[in-house]
Amino acid sequence: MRLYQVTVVLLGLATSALGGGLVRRQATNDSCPGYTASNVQDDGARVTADLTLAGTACNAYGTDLVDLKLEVVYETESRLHVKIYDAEELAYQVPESLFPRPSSNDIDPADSALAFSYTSSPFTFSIRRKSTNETLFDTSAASLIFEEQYLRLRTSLPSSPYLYGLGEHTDPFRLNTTNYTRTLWNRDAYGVPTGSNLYGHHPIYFDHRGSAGTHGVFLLSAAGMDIKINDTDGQYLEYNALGGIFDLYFLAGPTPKDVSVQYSEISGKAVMQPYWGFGFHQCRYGYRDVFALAEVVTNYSQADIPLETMWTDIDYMYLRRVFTLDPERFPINLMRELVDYLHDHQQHYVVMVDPAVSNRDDVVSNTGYNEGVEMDIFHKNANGSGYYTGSVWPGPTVFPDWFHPSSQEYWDNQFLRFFDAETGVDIDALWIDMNEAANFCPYPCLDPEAYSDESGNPPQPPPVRNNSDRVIPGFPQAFQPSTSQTRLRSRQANGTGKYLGIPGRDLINPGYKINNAAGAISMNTIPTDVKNYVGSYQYDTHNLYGLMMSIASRNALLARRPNRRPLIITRSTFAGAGSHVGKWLGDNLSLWEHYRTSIANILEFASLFQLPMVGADVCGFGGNTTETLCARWATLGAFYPFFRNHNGDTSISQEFYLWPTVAEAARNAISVRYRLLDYIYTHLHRQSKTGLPMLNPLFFHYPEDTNTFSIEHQFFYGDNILVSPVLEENATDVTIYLPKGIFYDYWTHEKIVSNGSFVQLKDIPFTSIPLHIRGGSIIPLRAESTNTTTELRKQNFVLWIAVNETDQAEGSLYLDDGDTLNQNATSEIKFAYANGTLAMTGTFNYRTDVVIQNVTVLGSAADVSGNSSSGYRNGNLRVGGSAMVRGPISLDRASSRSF
Ligand code: MIG
Repeated sequence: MRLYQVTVVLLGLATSALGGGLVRRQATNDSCPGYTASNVQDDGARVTADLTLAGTACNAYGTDLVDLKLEVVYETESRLHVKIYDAEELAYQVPESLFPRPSSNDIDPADSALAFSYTSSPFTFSIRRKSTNETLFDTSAASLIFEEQYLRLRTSLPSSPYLYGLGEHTDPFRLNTTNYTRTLWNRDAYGVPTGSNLYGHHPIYFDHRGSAGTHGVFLLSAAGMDIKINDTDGQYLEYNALGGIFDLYFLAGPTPKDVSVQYSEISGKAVMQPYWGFGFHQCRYGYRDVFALAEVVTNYSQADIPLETMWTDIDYMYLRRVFTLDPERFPINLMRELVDYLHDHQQHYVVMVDPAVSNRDDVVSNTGYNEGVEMDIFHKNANGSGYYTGSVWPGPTVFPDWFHPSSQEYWDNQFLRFFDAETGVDIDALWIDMNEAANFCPYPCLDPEAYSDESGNPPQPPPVRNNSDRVIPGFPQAFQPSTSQTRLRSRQANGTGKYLGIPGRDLINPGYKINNAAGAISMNTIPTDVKNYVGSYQYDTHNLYGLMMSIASRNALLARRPNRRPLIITRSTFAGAGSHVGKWLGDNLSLWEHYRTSIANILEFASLFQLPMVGADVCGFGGNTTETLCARWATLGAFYPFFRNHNGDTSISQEFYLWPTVAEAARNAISVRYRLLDYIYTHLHRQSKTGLPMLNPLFFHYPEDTNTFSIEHQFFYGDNILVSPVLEENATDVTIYLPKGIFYDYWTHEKIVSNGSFVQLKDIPFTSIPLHIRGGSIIPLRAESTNTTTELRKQNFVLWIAVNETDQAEGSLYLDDGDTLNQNATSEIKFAYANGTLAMTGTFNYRTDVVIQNVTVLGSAADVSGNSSSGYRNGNLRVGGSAMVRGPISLDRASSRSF
C-alpha cells in the first residue's frame, strides 16, 4: 500500500472511548492539500482519472490516502454517477447483495440534463444543470480529504437552500441551513429527540430551487457520518464520514417527483404490501398475558371500532427470549386459540422479534440459541474468542451475524419452527425491533449480566394475574373464568480484502468523532471492532444491520408462506429498505410536538426515501397520552400509510375505546381510511412500479409556489386528498394553506376556489380532521366502511368526480387479490371525465363481482350553503353535488358513460 506512514501525534486527540468526547480538529483540515487529477480518460459516457495527494499529508484524523481514483459515469439522461475511491479498492463499499447498483446506460453526455466538469489542481468538480446553467454541486468549497478513517467533501450551495432528507431525523422537514449537523449512525433513540441520530440511515437530500428545478444527491455509503450544513464561509453542505468512499449519484429532476422516481431507480422500488396491512393495528408494550390480548380484541369489537390486527410486544416471550413463549402467561394452546379466533374473525396477528438471542437455556428450552451455536452464526468477540455478549431484554445476549452464510438458514429454521401454522404461533406479519443493533450494555461491555433494560435492571417477569374474574365475551371456553386457572398452569473471518475496509484502523476510537448521541460509536450497540464472517467489521457495516435483519426476515416469512406478501415493520433501516419492508418511527412520546413532527417524518420516508409503508406510534409511545391528543392522533394516524396505536409499558392504556371522544374519532377516521383504502392501495402499487410517491409534501405538487416549500403539517394522501390536521392542544381551529386551484371539502363537498392563500378553518371537533379533495381528480371509494378489510373488499365502489376549472378530472384504480406475491390477474383502470362523459380504460383482468354503484360529480349542483366548518359541526356528511346512479358500472371492462 502506498499510504503515507508519517504519523503526526496530535495532542489532545486522545479521547475516552466511554466519553465519546467531541474533539474537533477543523483547523487542521484547512491545511489539507487536496488531490491532483492526472491520467484523465474521457470516452464520453465515462471519465476516469487518477487523483494523487497534492502535497504534505494533513493527516487530520489519521492517515491521508495518496492514491485515489475518479470515475464519472453518465448513466442515464437524468442520473450522473461520481465515484471517488481508494486506488487499492480496500475501503468499505456496500455489497451489491444489499444494495444492488442500477445499471448504467452509458449515455452520450450531450443527452444528459447534467454536466460534470472539473479542475485538475487542486482537483474539484462541479455538477451543472444544463438547461439553466445552474451549478448544483461544487466541491471547490473546501479541499477534498480522503483518509483511512475520515473523508470530507464540501459543496457550496446557494444561500438559504431548501433541502430535505438526510434521515432519519425529527428535525424540520426543510432542513436547517445554519450551524446544523445531521449525524447518521443508527441508534436506539428513545424519545426520538431532535438534533440527533435516530434509527435509520438515508443519505439522500432533495435540493429544491423552485422554478429553477429540483435535484437529488445520494451518497451511497454505510459509514457513520456528520453532514454539516452551514453558512459561515458561504453556504455549504459537507460530508464528514468515518470511512467508505464517495459514491455520489446526482439526480436531475427537474421536478421533486422526478427526483423521487430517479431515486427509486437506485434504491429499488417499494415492496407491495398486503391489502389488509392498511387496516387498523393495535399494539402495546405491557400486555401481560394472552387474556389481556383477548380482552382488547373483544373491547374493540364491543366498542364497534374496526380492529384488523392485534399485536404483541416482547411480553409473550419467556423472560424476553426470542423464539420462546412464556408458558404461564402466553401458553401455546391459548396462543393458538387466540390466533384461530382472530383468523375466524378475519383479523390478523403480529408479534415482535428482536435480533439479540439470549444465551441462557433453562426452564424453557432455548432452541434459538442452541441452533445458533450449532451453526456458529453469532458474532464473535473482537479477539475472535467466544461470542460477543451484550445485554438486551433477556439479559446477556448474542447477536446473529447476518454476513454468515448460514444465517439465513438459521433464521428460516427459527421462523419455520416457532411460527409453524399447525403447531406454533401462526403470525400473519412481523415486527422487528432493536436492530440498530441496540445493546443496553455500554461499551466496553464488562458485565452483560447487569443490564437488561435501560436502567440496568435484571429481567423481571410481570406478576401473574388472577384470571378468575375475567370475562372475555366472544372468546372460546379456554378464556373464560372456569377454565382459565388450569390453563395457566399448564470459524473465524477470512481477513480483509476488496471493499472490506482498510486494514490497520482504530475501529473503536476513530480520530474524527461523529456527533453520535450515544457517545462513542461502539456505545450501546455491537462493538465496532467486531468482525463479520466475511471479513468486514461492524465499524463499516453497523448501519446495515437493520437492513440485513429485514432481508433475512422477509426471506424467512417467505419460507413459511411462499407467495404471500410479507408485511414486515422494522425500526432500523438503510437506504433501499423500502424494497423489502415497512417501518415505524420508533419511540416517540405522547406529546403534541411529536404528533406534529410525525407528519414530516412519514413524508421523509414515503416521499423521499422510497419507504412508503410508514407510520408513527399513534397516541404516542412514551409518556401518557390525553383524550384530546389521542383523538386527534387517531384521525391523523388514519392517514399514515401504516396505522398502529402503540404504547409503552409504563404508560397509561390508550386503546381507542377507552374514551368516548377517542372512540368516536377512531370510528370516523377508520371509516374514511377504509373507504379510501383502494385509493391509497392504488397509489402504493403505483409507487412500487414507478417510484411516484404515494404521499406528497405540498411542494411536490406546487414546486413553484414558494408558500409550500416549508409546509410540514399538511400533506397529500395519495395525489389528491389534502390532509390538514388541527395542530395545537385544545384548539378546534387550524390555519391551512390551500394552493391555487379548486378544492372540495371532503366532508361537505363544498367547492372552494383558492387563489393560493392561508385560510383558517374553525369548529373542528376532536373527532374529525380537515380533508380536501383536489379539483381535477376522481376518487374511488368503497360505498361503506366495514369491520375488517376482508369485508371491505366485498363492498361496491362509488366514484367522486372532483372537476377542475375546465370541468375535467381523472383518477385510477388498481385491483388485485391483495395478498399474493405474484399476481396473475390484476386490473389497472384509468378514469377520465370530460364533457360530461366518464370513460374507463385500462386493463381489466382481476375478476370481481364488485361494481361501481354510483358516481357523484362534486360541486355540480347548486350551492352547498354554509362555511367550510359547518360540515364538522354536526359531524354529518353533507353531500353537495349530484349523485348519479346510472345502473352499476362493471369493473370488468372498458366503458364510457355520459351524465
Ligand atoms: O428498548 O419491545 O421501539 O416499540 O415497545 C425498548 C419493547 C424495546 C422498543 C420499541 C418499542 C417496543 C419496545 N422496544
